[in-house]
Amino acid sequence: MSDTTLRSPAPSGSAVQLLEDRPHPSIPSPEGEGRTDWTRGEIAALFDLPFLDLVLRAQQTHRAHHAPNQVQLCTLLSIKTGGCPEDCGYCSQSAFADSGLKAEKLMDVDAVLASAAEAKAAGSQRFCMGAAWREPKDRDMDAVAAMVAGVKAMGLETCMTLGMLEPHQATRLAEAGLDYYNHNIDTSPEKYGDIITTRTFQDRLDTLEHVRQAGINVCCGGIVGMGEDREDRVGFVHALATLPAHPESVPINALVPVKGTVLGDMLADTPLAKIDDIEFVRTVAVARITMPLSMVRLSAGRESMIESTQALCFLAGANSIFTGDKLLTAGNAGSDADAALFEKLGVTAMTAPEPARVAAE
Ligand code: SAM
Ligand code: DTB
Ligand code: SF4
Repeated sequence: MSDTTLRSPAPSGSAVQLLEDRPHPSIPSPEGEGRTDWTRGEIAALFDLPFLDLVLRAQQTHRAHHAPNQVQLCTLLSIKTGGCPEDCGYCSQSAFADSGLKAEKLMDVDAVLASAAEAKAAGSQRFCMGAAWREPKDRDMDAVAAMVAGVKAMGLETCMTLGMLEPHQATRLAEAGLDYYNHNIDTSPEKYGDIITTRTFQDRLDTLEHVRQAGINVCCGGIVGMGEDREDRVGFVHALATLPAHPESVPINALVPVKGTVLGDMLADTPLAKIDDIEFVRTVAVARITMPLSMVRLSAGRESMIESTQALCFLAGANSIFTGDKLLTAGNAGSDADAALFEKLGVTAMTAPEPARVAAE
């Protein structure tokens, strides 16, 4: 990775102080600190704004709370790949998919820690470990707790996504030092049953509640481009923005259409095969406006996104990405491409504290 990505923000007092890379609370955020009583009508009205007005408003909200030219770098690792009993229509790891993926056992703790050390050396701030499970078995908890503790001891933020959690499992992860748990609602409550039938939207909400109760930060978002319509995207953002508390991280994935998955095969060679770039940016902007303090992560799908679309996503308030050339099983943009993009944009790897951290201190 080029060292320009790690360049420090402009020194205060310099001629470019106006552009200094820190949040500007003096800029009034049109949305304040974040409401959880958004109506669907209000969210639909945001989606309907002229694009330039929408992006400006998202950028104003963004600058009030976040360093405007910094983007957080996160690295993903699949610690248990494939053979998942759930039937998520987008996922290469579902046992129902014919994606050619070989099911593997849970990785050894040492191998996970070696991978985390590489991620740290490459400049990553957060290490996210994902398992293709419906839920972890209690007998796996010692190993995943050791992974959390080991990664945390390296000075990385820790995130896990292991499927549904019982309260005692969430507590165990919290005690091991887990910073974030990723568990996506994926789409609107109405669309959910078309995508996944082996668990319900309410199951997802229950796990999110267990994670909150354990004192772990919540990472929750979903996927755009699964053949849903605008009303579903409205319902998706509405469901997130009206949770009892906003998720501290909101990943917005663009569907990676994998051959052999229900959605990959169904959408292939149709006009719905790829989400319209402008509609994707609109979704990012509406997430930023409705959840002002959250980290909004431009997640899966960047590999097939041109630079200018990614730049528009940053302008619309996305401030976190996955680095490296692999997500869990799918390809990712890669560190060289990211370093080149950051250099062109004058964007640097995040050093500013996240709002969730500021609130906790
Ligand atoms: N099994 C766990 C679970 O589902 O909660 C964790 C792993 S799962 C792969 C994490 C998230 O990745 C999913 O909720 C989904 O939003 C996203 N994802 C999976 N496959 C994807 C794809 N092909 N394109 C975009 N996002 C995807
Ligand atoms: C999330 O919302 N996106 C990441 C993370 N949470 C775990 C996963 C994306 C997976 C993309 C498909 C794959 O690599 O298999
Ligand atoms: Fe399993 Fe998670 Fe993939 Fe669904 S998204 S099939 S739960 S690994």
